[in-house]
Amino acid sequence: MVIPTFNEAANITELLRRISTAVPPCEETSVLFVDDSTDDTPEVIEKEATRLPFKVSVHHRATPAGGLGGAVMEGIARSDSRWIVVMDADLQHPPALLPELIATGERTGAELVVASRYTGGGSHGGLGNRYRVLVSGASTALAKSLFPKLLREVSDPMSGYFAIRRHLVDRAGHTGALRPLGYKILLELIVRCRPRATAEMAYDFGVRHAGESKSTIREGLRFLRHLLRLRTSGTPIRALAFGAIGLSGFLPNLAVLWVLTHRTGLHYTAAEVIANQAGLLWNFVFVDRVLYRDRKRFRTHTRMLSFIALANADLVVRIPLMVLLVAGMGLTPVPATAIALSLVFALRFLCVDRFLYS
Ligand SMILES: Nc1nc2c(ncn2[C@@H]2O[C@H](COP(=O)(O)OP(=O)(O)OP(=O)(O)O)[C@@H](O)[C@H]2O)c(=O)[nH]1
Ligand SMILES: [Mg+2]
Repeated sequence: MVIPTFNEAANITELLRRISTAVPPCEETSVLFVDDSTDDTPEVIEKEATRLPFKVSVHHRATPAGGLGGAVMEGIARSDSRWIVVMDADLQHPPALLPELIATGERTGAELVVASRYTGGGSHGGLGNRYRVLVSGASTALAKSLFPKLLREVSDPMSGYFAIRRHLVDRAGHTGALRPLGYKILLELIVRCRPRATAEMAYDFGVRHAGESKSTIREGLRFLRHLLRLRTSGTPIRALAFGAIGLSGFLPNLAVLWVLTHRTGLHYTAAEVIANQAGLLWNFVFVDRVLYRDRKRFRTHTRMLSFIALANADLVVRIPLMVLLVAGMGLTPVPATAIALSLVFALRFLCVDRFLYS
């Protein structure tokens, strides 16, 4: 079991008591707490550990890299058992379900078993107020609509309670390849590891036993970023998004062109050179801040200047390429332009995608 903890001292004793009632005492069972607490949670765990018939250890992290998601990943990387169960420490996830989670996986051959609030018999009462219910429902629907195939069999992709086979995690290459942002570790695991078979078990998401919730609006925003990152992790989708951002750059380009030609009387060719830069800056902001937000490799001004240089080089390369296609290969101007545009776009995308961002 991998249990992330952040100031959960008041829950540990009861949690471990319920785990020990649920699981048969055996050598194969072990509980690893990955702790980022500023209270005495690790001390409480160590004290309780001596009383239990299975191994309980705590890994306290001096620097809480990656928050909850980072903690779970570190726990998974440190464990070597065939099944890994991830659960919260606040008893919203009933430990009584533990044996059945793994038994279900063994029985069905599933690589992942998700404890679900949203499948027949499950409930999400512990979410508390209407607002949390709405946010949880909306984020589940959003995730499912972005990954309809992968999440077809998963009714609760936001669940923090699941059992996963070790070999499935290994399929992602190494655990360092898994970089969940914020709370939604399961989503990261499903998208990156692609389980061949998944099972679900209904459960009642209870109320927090003690202590305070750490989920915040900031976590919600991180979740949206995480979704975006997962969705754009395939090159074709990134190319599509890159193209869409490029198209949206027409707006500032045309707006600036209009202002310069109508208000300053600048010649339209000079105005377009300037307006083009406005479009490029617009593109840069979206590419840099949204699409490649987590893939930055160079400093801001290096990225910006390289991006703009690449985009301007685009024009310089495209015209001779068109001439070559028309005069050299006998194409008419329209297909020649289409080919030149596509080639130069692909080249620019690859330069940005492979060199400017990692
Ligand atoms: N190691 C680690 N654990 C964390 C961190 N943030 C939260 N946790 C743990 O992750 C689990 C889930 O956090 P909760 O605050 O219960 O989040 P939640 O269940 O979405 O919110 P509530 O429904 O209000 O309880 C708990 O066991 C927390 O102690 C963190 O930054 N590091
Ligand atoms: Mg909780």
